[in-house]
Amino acid sequence: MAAVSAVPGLGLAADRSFSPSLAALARAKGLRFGSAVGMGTFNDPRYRQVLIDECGVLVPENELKWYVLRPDAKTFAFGRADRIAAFAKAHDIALRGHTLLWHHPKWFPAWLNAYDFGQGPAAAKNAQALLVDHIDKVVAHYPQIASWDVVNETIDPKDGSIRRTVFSDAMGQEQTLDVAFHAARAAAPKARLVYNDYMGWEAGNEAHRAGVLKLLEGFRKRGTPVDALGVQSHLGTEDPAAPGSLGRPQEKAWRAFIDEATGMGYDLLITEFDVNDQNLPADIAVRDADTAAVAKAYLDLMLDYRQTKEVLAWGMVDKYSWLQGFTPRKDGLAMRVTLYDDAYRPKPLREAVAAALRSAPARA
Ligand code: 9MR
Repeated sequence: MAAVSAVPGLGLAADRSFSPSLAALARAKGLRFGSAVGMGTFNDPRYRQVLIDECGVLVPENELKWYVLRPDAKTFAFGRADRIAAFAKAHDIALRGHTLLWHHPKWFPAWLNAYDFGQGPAAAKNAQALLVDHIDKVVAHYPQIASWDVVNETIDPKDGSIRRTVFSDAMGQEQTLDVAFHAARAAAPKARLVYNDYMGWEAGNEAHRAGVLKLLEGFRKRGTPVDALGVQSHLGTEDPAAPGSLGRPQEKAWRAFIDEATGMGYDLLITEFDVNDQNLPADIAVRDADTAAVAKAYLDLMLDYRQTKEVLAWGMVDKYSWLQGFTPRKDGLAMRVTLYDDAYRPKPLREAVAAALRSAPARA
């Protein structure tokens, strides 16, 4: 069914078929569908319209990260995230929080990596004070956020170990993560608290998956308040001309991984869905069909678990995807990794998501 744009004067194509929206399809199954939005996309009114049309939940792509929010140890720069939060509220769209602690020195602001917490027990105390103060203030600033990526990507995919940072050097690795989750629970007692990471179903992720399971087990043993595993779901695709190349799904091992996580009582969220087409042939129809097929198989598997509560795309329009710069195609063609093309037309990938939501079992 056609729907007419609610943004006056933009002349959006009237043949865009977003009715029923992905948000509505998800809602009918007790799920939520949404997307990331960053400052670049947020300033594009056509992109905002796609968010309004399709999304039941938004997540700031970068605006809640320490390197954006914290120019120094005393200051909080909430301005950019506030704009996204106000937009979500104005359109009655929920907001997720990403992330209170991306526990990887690469994504810490320089001042934090250089921070001197002192020596001995005082160091642990000072580090804890800075981390807890951050979490308290950020969580309190966004009472509308009911789902937080408390810790992001702290497992080293190479060997499954927990990364070291200035915080963990002062407090200990597990202790740092526990402090973050306990602080988040205290600041938002009713929020869903998530450990978010990118271990995927493709070959090559074995050590990463094992490390994440070990981490999740540790949380349970220590009584750390973690409600869900955020499965980022940056999917890969193979070149069908080269079977066995990077990106082949390991469905059995993946199910075993998800079974272990849900067996420990964790809910699941698909937090950053997109489908990388760097290894697919140039032909657009082939690429779109392949990415849609991978997406449908993956989402069917994941949505079959009643524990999966939310599906968020990591952006809605191809040209804005982080993948354009991260894994550019060798032939120089623009990647087609999200649900909408650069003319804001829905692609087969959008239809794959819609079909998966339609066939998902309902959940409470
Ligand atoms: O898409 C994000 C990109 O704009 C940023 O430059 C990058 C570094 O902050 O982070 C990207 O988002 C990442 C997310 O925060 C965590 N999981 C992987 C995402 C893609 O790299």
